[in-house]
Amino acid sequence: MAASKKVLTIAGSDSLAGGGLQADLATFAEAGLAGFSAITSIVSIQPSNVAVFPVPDEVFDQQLNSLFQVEDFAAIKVGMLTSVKQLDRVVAFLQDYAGPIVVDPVLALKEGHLAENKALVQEYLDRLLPLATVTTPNLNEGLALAERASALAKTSSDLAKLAQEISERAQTAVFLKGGQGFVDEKALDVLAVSGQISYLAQPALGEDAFVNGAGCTLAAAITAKLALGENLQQAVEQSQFFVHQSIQQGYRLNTSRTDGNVFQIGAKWSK
Ligand code: PXL
Repeated sequence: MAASKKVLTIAGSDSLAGGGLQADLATFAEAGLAGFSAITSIVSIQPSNVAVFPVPDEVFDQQLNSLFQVEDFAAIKVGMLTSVKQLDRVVAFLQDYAGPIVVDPVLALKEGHLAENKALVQEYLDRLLPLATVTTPNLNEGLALAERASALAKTSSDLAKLAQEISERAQTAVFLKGGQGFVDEKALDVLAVSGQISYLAQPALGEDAFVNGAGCTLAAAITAKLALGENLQQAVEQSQFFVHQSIQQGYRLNTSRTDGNVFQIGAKWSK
């Protein structure tokens, strides 16, 4: 068998394993890739709050330094960053990297508010996103990146406008996760690349779908597909399908919860 391609995620750890690097590494493994990781933060999700513990700067630096020993990453994903300092280190690490870079701007956790760090948002826009092949904000993150305070009218054209605005501002392709509840589509994502918009309608999900980790899995899947040589359009289409399959085969954490985690292993990438 040919040597596996190598991919890297720079991300937080989620002890409940829905999102974060746990989802990324599972997705990479499912795609047949060798996954590496640099941990930015340790996240602990409790019933009433989400605590984010950034790793000390020295610990983060040492991980990035150790990764310079690895040659030829086929793609790199960037997930949760907790400070401008971490973002600066990541920008320096990526400076001479020529392969695909996927940035999931984790600014609006269901529970947390990294988007309130305005300096961090500016650094994403000015320094990190211009290095990315594509960025994958959800709707709230999209509003933060567009520096818009007000909620979006949920029509497909408003979603497209928002994606386009971020794409121009940050000089990168944008895959904006619209989610459910659109006036003219049940569930919708859009891809904005150099002024071109593609609409990607999502299959609708039930209310009690197991979606924890869907966002991280989507960005990791795009990273994997770009590593394997797909173009961006194919990578996002296959990844959207893959995430839906991973939700279908998701699992509950315990019997008193109605939500649960996506499960990537064995999920299909296309029909
Ligand atoms: O899904 C966003 C996310 C990203 N990274 C980490 C997380 C989460 C959500 O909980 O824990 C580490």
